[in-house]
Amino acid sequence: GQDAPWWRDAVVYQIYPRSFADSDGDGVGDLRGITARLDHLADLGADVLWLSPVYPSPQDDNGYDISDYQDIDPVFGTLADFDALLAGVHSRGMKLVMDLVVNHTSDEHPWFATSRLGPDSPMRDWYWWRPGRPGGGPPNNWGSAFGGSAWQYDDISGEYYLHLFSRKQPELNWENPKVRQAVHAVMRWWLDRGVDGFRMDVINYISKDVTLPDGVTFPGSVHNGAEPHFVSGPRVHEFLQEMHREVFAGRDAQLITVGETPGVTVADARLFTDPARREVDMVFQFEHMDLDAGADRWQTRRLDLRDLKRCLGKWQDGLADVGWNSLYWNNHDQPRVVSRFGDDGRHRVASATALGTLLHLHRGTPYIYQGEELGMTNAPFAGIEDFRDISALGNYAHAVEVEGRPADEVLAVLRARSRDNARTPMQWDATAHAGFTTGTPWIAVNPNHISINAAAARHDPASVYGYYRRLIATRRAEPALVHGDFTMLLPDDERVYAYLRRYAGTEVLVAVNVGGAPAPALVGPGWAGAEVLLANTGAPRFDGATLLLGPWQAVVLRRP
Ligand code: TEU
Repeated sequence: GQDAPWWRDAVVYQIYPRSFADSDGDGVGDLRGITARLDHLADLGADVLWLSPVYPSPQDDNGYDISDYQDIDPVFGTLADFDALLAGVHSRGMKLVMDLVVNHTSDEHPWFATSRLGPDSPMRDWYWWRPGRPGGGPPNNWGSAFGGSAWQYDDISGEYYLHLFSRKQPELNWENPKVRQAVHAVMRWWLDRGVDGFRMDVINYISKDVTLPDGVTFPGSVHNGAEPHFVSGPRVHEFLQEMHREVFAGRDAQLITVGETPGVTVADARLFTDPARREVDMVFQFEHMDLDAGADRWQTRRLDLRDLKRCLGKWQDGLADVGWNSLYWNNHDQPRVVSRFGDDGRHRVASATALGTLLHLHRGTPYIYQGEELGMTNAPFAGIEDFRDISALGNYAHAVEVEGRPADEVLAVLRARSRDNARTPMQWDATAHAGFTTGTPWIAVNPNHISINAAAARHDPASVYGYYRRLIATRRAEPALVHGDFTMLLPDDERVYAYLRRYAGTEVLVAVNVGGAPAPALVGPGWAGAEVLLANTGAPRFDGATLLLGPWQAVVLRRP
């Protein structure tokens, strides 16, 4: 515990600037809006703010398509606004992490504009250009995450370029050392400006199999089976170690580096996060986000709690001796957890706080996504015209028009799973547009802001916000919850999620009823008299060695 890196007991709060707070009435959130709301985050107990991208961008993928890495998009403000935000964050003892999107750029980045000039361009090999197949068609069968081929034909040279996301997000060619050096220079520039680290977008996609073989499609693939040819590819560890040497060496103790790594395995994650290897501090894995996926992308199923235990338990064990976990339910790409795994009706507050407890007290660094601390829910999207996300719109068009799927079935899945569920404006108060903007919001505010909002929650200890404050403070004050080992209990119980954390003679029991019916849990003798660190719906009740949990009840007990 003594020599542990600072970020082990930290809590990270993710801000999606477009949807957080709008200071100038244009309907899009901005940096000054964030600066004005920093006390909300400091009072919650957040240590680190992670900002989704605010760089100049055509906003094809809401800023994940960057056209200039060293400035701020006018829609979000200026570099001076950024410096003011950073000063406000630091003056409250918090840190700021930038989103670094360097697997791809915007097609409007000057690097790509130059690369596109033709095969003789000095920057041609900064991206992946290939001729079509003999007889016509794209170079291989790889698919874009947003629907259709991952290759875009370019008239200027008669060649195709690779884009695993939108056609406005061409893939950078990390094989080229000049690309890597340019990225390192950008990163050093932001660190010199005072930022405290990076969340690195799809950083395990940067090394491709350079022969670009066809994929063999499999259920759940979003890239038509191409994943094995670019997920955690042959040179990715070499590239990250080089980045560490070139960018972080000498100042890494103060920083936090997080790799977003879809499709990562436990074995890969150990390599990415083993401190001795000097790659990144922690990764985001996605296995628990796939547990409610159906047979293909357009089917869903109910979460089986035993699958969640197997999954999170495997990650706890896999990163127990080396490495570290990121703990999250939500981000800007996921539906709201209270609607997804909880009960956003009658048991909204209890289920939101139960799920928060279940997640945060695992071994790892917890992440809170804006609005999660209020128990914000999925949005009531009526038709496709209510969605804004390029992924929702692109995949809808592909599923309905190309694959011929019924529109209402596709819409039903989008309502449950669309990224736009996370992107409706932050609910600050009960006024028009939830206090997010005085103008017209870029995406509709959830009508339930009348009752679910920060103003109502802040002074109510029984709110989700009040509970999250206690949860964060409790975790920080108890070394066993940060540094302790982890033991899963009751692996076959379909209703109760329970585990132990142990450290230096202290033992903490976390037990959560993941459902709306009472549930008994045989936790073993000796807990009935234990100290209650947290309880979301009232004091724990025991029958001997059995804990009698009420609907969505979460309890945290400590002994001795
Ligand atoms: O997301 C990567 C990721 O998880 C996608 O592969 C996922 O399949 C997609 O979001 C589903 O629609 C990161 C960012 O978090 C996301 O917002 C960006 O759109 C994407 O990279 C491209 O930059």
